[in-house]
Amino acid sequence: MRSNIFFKLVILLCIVSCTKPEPSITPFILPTPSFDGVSNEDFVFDKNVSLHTDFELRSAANFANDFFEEKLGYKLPYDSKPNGNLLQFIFDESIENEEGYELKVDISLITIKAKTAKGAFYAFQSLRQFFPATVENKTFPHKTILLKCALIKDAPRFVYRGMHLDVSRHFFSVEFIKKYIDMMAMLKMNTFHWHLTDDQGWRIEIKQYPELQKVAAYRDETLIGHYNEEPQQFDGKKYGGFYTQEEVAAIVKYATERFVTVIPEIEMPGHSQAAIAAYPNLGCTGKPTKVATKWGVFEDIYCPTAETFTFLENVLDEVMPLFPGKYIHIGGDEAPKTRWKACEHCQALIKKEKLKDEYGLQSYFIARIEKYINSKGKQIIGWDEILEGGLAPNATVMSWRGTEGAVEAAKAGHNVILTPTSHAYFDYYQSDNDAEPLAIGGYLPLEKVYNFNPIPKELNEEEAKHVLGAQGNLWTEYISTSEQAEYMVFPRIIAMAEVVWSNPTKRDYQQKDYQHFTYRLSLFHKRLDAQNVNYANHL
Ligand code: TNX
Repeated sequence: MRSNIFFKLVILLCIVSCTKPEPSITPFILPTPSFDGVSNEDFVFDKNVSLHTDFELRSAANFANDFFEEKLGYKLPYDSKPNGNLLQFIFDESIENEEGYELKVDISLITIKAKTAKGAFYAFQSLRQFFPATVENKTFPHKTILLKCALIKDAPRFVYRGMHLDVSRHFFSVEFIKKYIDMMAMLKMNTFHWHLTDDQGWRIEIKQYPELQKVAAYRDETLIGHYNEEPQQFDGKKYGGFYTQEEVAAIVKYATERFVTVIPEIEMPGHSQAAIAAYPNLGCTGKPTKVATKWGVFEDIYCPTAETFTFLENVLDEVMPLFPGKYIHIGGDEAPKTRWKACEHCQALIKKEKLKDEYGLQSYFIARIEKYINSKGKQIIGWDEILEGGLAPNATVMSWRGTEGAVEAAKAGHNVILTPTSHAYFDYYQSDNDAEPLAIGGYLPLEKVYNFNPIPKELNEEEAKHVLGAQGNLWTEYISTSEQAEYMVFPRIIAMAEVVWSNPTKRDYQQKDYQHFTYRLSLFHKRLDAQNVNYANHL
């Protein structure tokens, strides 16, 4: 009898010690919150915690619960045990910022307060970083997890926090796009700029124009040589692909569930050789051309004819309903005027519309498209070249060639987004190590991204209000796989997330400097590992 009790005791002890939770981790949240303080106590998180949400925040609560189910293997029961531990999402209109939140972890109660589901979603993204990294790939051995008690008050610095991806130069799978969006959402970025068309490939299905799928979506070669050079090697294999409208809709839905707005970019009037290869009449010469098999800037651009405008309007009619966000990016960059100079129709149009020159004509082109897009209740964004020859009345300018474009546009009362090559081009080399994979050139180390200030010093306080935010760009001329895309994006995206989310005064004061960022990044590596992200390790 005695030995029986002893035996049971041993088993009990073993069970207790085997399931004993690991100590809670001190969360160093990335991007840095506006205020955070932790205490030494813990909240015991297990499947007995009950979940409550106010109606307004239910999508964020459901997202959290799906996360628990996926990563921990259980869902929390809604409003089950009033006296047990509780995770509650409380709608609170007194939170100032639309995307802001408060997160309080107490011994038996976690409270998330926000005035939008988006704010509550960001609170959950912070809470997620209270969990051990291994939860992310479901290898954490314990079902019970200790979370540090803490208080966080947080709100973003900018309303526009973006990442761009060029899927024309190289094509990326739907699965990868979803992963990209997941990573953005984890870092509280809220806008995905999807560069869907360019000289080397047209990547969105347009049902009225089947040749876009047949011709414009594929180029003759997989391998392409250096900028503006013919390929060194030919493999003679067609390269390309496109997203069906169904796939686009699925991606947009996926992004929306993560509070990420998707902005499609349909390039015009330049970077349009793929479309012209499919429909030669869209160009000024009418001569057949090919989807580009080298990188660079090409002279065949859309000709401003009635036929072209009809084409673009029809394309936009199919594109706009797929994207619920208010912006359509119309490109506008790098459009050589060679063909327009030599085209009778263009010269006649310049005269008829009393335009100054071909730049005036570009401005006319963009303004005409803007009017169409505005008539459908949407706004345009264009690269800073849309300033040349006069800015379309309601356009938002994305400044890439420096910050001058942003300064000029903001002073003229236009909204701007900063993506200068100097601080936001993640296709540039990130270290001077010889082992870096071939990149387009340029040099943009992590520290430089981290120290970026999106508000140009030439702007006064009033003008600076036009700065919506900033964005990291990933052009993919030299990036042909998703692994390499991740390598170029990580960890620079994390520095950019800090730039656009975190309050710089607090960041400088509390974290002191870049060194503290790299410390927090070193802890974050585990989270990236667990999510199978191929990051560059600079530490
Ligand atoms: C310039 S940025 C471009 C892209 C290239 C990129 C390479 C911009 C609006 N145009 O077409 O891919 O440089 O860094």
